[in-house]
Amino acid sequence: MSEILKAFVEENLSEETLIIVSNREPYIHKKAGLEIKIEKPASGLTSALDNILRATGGTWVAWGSGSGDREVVNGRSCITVPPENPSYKLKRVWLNQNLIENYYHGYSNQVLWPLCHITLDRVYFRKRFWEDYMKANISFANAVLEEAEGNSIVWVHDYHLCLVPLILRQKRQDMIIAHFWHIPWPDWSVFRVCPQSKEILEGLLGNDLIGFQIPLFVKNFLDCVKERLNADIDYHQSTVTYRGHITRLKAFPISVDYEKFNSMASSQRTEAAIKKIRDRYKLKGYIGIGVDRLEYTKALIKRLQAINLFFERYERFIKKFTFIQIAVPTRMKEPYISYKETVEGLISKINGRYSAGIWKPIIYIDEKVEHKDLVAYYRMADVAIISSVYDGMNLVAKEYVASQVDEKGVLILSELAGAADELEGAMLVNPYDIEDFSECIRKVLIMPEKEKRERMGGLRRLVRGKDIYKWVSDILHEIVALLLKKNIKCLYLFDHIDELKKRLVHNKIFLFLDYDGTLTPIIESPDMAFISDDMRSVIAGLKRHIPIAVISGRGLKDIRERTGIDDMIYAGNHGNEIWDGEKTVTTTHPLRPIHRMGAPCPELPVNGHILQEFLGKLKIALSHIQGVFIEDKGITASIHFRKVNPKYLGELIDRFRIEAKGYEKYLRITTGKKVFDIRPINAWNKGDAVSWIIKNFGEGRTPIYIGDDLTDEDAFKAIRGAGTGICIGVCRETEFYLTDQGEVKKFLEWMMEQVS
Ligand code: GDG
Repeated sequence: MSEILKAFVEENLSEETLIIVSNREPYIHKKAGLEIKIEKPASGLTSALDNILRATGGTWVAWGSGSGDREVVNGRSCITVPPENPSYKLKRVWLNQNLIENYYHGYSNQVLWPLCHITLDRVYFRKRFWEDYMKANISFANAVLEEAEGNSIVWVHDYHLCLVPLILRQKRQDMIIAHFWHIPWPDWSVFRVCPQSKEILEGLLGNDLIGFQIPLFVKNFLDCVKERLNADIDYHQSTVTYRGHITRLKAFPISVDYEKFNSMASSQRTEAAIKKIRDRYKLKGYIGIGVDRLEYTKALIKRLQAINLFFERYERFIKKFTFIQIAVPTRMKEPYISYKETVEGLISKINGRYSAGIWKPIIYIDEKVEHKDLVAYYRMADVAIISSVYDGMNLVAKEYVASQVDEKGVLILSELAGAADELEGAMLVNPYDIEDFSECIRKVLIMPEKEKRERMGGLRRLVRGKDIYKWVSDILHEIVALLLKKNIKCLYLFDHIDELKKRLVHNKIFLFLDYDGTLTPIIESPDMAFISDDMRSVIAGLKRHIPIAVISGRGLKDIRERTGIDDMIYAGNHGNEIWDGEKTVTTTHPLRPIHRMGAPCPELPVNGHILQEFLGKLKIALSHIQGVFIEDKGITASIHFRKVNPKYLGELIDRFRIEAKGYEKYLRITTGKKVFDIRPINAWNKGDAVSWIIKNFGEGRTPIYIGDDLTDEDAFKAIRGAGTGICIGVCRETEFYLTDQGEVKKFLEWMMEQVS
């Protein structure tokens, strides 16, 4: 698991219990003679979620589908997993054969699946499907309620469990419930076919958050809600308010464990496996690969038709291009049995038509291939073909890219797969246009090496930067934001501006402004963060009417120069250096105790020597990580890592932690937005500075403090009850929030109108 994600989870979700709910379970116990064996599904998603739960503890609720599942659980149907290091609970939901038929094979796979994939003639609806779908969803929801605690966050997966959120919401108003929808969401002209369109939408609107793969599915969902329910929709914010409850919708494109595929594909084991495959099938010339569940939405038939046409048109590729199709049987009932027969019939026909000697155009493997073996096929293939007629994302596309360590392969990708939204560099095809499709195969095979490398290089950067951990992390960030909103009731300032107006009338104000993230956006290089001329002139204008202080973690000189307004109060170095607007600063040489303009002067148990010693060690430990910027501000220091490639963040945090061991007694280390701030343990913080400034320059005035970072929380706490805190983004410590720096400017302009 990525270290940065682990750190985030530890920091933000340590007091919450996470409950994941999915149809499939992460560990299956199967009887094998007298023994019980444990199987783990190979999917990247399951292992990413498994990793999260290993780190946080918590519960995974899923259908107990294994033949040995019942024998290993306790009285509450729970077992702790993983077996080698039990860290979280797996709670199993028992479904009888009828329920499985009707809820799973019926409503889930014969109504919702084909409907959402716009294959309407495959939608087969029976009333008993729906009745048992409801029953199964109630069983899942009850299992969640049995395990839920006061602070549980529930994360539901996919189309099997649409009703779970509403059932939970009706019982527990306070619970945070999120859902990820793995498959497409169709537009209203399609979704209206669903006999339970209202119930499905209402069920899902029990969620606080619904994640979709791409923005198009978010839009389709909103349109369906608009057409079917009497709900308030905010297209700009992507929220639906229905019966008083707000649900937020957002796209989170799912991904794969890039590092895992990349390193499996680079291994000697894989190189040996490639050689074996080549020898076994006597492969020569170009190789193509297709990896799919034997699933009609993956459109294997269209792909085979395109390959057939390709050989028909370009005979010179006979014996020079071999296509390997790995097709794992899935849901082995109708219509899948017939689909398998059709696919196999077509393959025989093509092989019959073009085979020459021992060579045949299509090699067909109809069994599961483990990921550690699959990467050999991915790495050796000159082209991977994905032809879905509709697909939520398509992970095979990203797995192929992550495994292309030699960067010589090309990805042909259906433009109707969610992955096409992101994977710039793939050759996009419309799978319905067989002629273009077959032409695309030719183009790829004759493509210059340079172009292939450029395309694949770009694709690999994309997938590396947005891997499965980034996906989990993005969703958890959104959940944490919801949690904050729920817990703290931080209000959007412009919705409650009259409230503040009343306070302005009765009170004399003292305005405090943080700099980075409040007056300027957080950008990659902290040294390039300057306030705009507009912002500067608003502050300068306002300063003629009310006292203002800018408070920052930056050094005093730096913050004064950047703000560029003279006769104003500044506190730099987290409040340890103060400029009163006329006179020079308070402090000081780091070797001496900090002295602040006549303020009581607490003796520090630590001097600059310790900080310098620590920074010296960090410089060595982090020297090889590109993009780290160590800002030594004398009394305090900041380690900025905004520019560090996400791939190296884990290593950076590990190394930082190792070096920090032993210094905790002397130095206070806080994490801000891609920065570690380091201060002597009893040095002043922004809160001390605010209190001192008010006492010395604004006795009787009411503070308003605007800030965005963790270090501003000290200031928010210091003025609590006496003034007003405004955070950029929702936070625990303030009464009000604004969304960005543009809104800060708007607010300052509003203040100007009030005070002038
Ligand atoms: C749904 C959405 C969305 C395939 N053959 C073998 C094998 N696989 C693995 C692949 C890949 C997974 O199955 C297939 O993932 P997809 O994304 O292509 O498709 P769905 O199963 O339909 O998944 C889809 C996904 O949810 C995630 O949100 O992307 O759009 O339909 O990981 O590697 N794995 C093994 N042997 C095989 O032979 N081990």
